Amino acid sequence: MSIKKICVIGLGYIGLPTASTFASNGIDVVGMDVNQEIINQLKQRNVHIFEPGLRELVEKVIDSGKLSLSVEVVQADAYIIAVPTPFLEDKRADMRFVSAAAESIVPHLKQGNLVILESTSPPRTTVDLVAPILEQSGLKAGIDFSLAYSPERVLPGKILEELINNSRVIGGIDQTSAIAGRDLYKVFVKGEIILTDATTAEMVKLMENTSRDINIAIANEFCRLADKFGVDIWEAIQIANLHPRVKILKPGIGVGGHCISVDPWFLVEADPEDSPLVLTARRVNDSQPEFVAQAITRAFGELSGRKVAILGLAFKADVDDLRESPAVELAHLLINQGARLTAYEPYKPNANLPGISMHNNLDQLIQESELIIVAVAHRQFRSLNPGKYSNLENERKIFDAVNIWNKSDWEVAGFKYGGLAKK
Ligand code: SAJ
Repeated sequence: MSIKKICVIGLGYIGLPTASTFASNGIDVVGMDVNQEIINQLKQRNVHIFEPGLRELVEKVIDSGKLSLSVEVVQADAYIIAVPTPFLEDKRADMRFVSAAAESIVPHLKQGNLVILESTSPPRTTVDLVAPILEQSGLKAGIDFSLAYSPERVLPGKILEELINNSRVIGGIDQTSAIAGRDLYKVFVKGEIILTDATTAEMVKLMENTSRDINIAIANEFCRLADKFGVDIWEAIQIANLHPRVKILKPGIGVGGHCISVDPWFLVEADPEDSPLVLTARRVNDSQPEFVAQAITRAFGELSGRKVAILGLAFKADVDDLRESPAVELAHLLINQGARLTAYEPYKPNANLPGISMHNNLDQLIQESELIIVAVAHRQFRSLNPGKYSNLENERKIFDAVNIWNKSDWEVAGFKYGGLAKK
């Protein structure tokens, strides 16, 4: 089957780069999003997501006419569902966007079409949720149309590059569906394309992110132990990692973003009895902002009434995404302790977060604050020169929660230094 036209449903962090990449490879793509504002903005070439190279790519494919935009699903040869799968209050996956996306395809579905689910989903979603919805069209999955699950595996900050070069797993509800999926993605994927069944592909995606979550959790747990025993965790990890089979990840202020802090819950939800380790890792990582908040007060005393600046609110370095961000959580914990906190986030300078006041001038904020906490390793913070602030009169303090600053440089500039599990 030759695919000339694709409809990508959901123009977020994954849908928009995917739609644009297909379009730049000669396919006619309709990017669909239910959010009229996103569509309006994109039509004016305003890209709502910061991702290196994305704005230029989107502009190019809109200008060339290969990417068009719509608030409604349109008839196409293939449909890609790339909508969010957040979790509910009780951490169960919220599948309403996936269901709604599948329902919106039903009136357009034709014999010979291909439908791909990309959204991270609990095991069996493609077979048990998406297929029955699509079959309301009267067509049979695997007989009249192809259906596959193909998770994105791209790293925010490197999405466009990884989309093309990473290996890609495609899980068909049958062999023909997997092959149809491969024929579609091979348009731009240079990495290996591995075919399997849909439920295996769903598990693979969840296993990847869960194993990273668990590995970060052990780094965070080591950090707490090191702090207790007066060990510099950064030095200890560096030495341990010289062992040829040890690769401890970085401790930090916790795990955020829309993937790693969410996906493991889909396994816990699917089978709580058999996932105690997954659950514990989630709890360790979720409580890391609290540990960091305590480490800050241990270093510098109670924060009530004091002027505190937090540098970085994004969920990780050099992205603009604040979803599930441990830095936001840390800010709230410090505010709850009575700190007069102001935040600076270079990638979202005017972020609108309840209770958090923003500053858009870093130098000024540093000069006005008694305690400066660096919570995210953004490039702008890594290259900060403490000498610039050496003429400040009152005693100033910094707390480096992500180990990006040199202790002695700040001390020479007259700052009292504190760092996460740092000697
Ligand atoms: N983090 C640490 N220590 C580390 C590494 C990360 O504390 O050593 C924190 C980060 O600061 C961040 C969180 O973990 O808060 C997650 O960051 P990340 O860079 O590990 O991952 P994401 O969420 O940006 O992207 C992940 C990737 N998955 C894996 O590496 C297994 C990516 O390939 C997936 O495509 C993406 O999730 C996704 O969309 O599922």
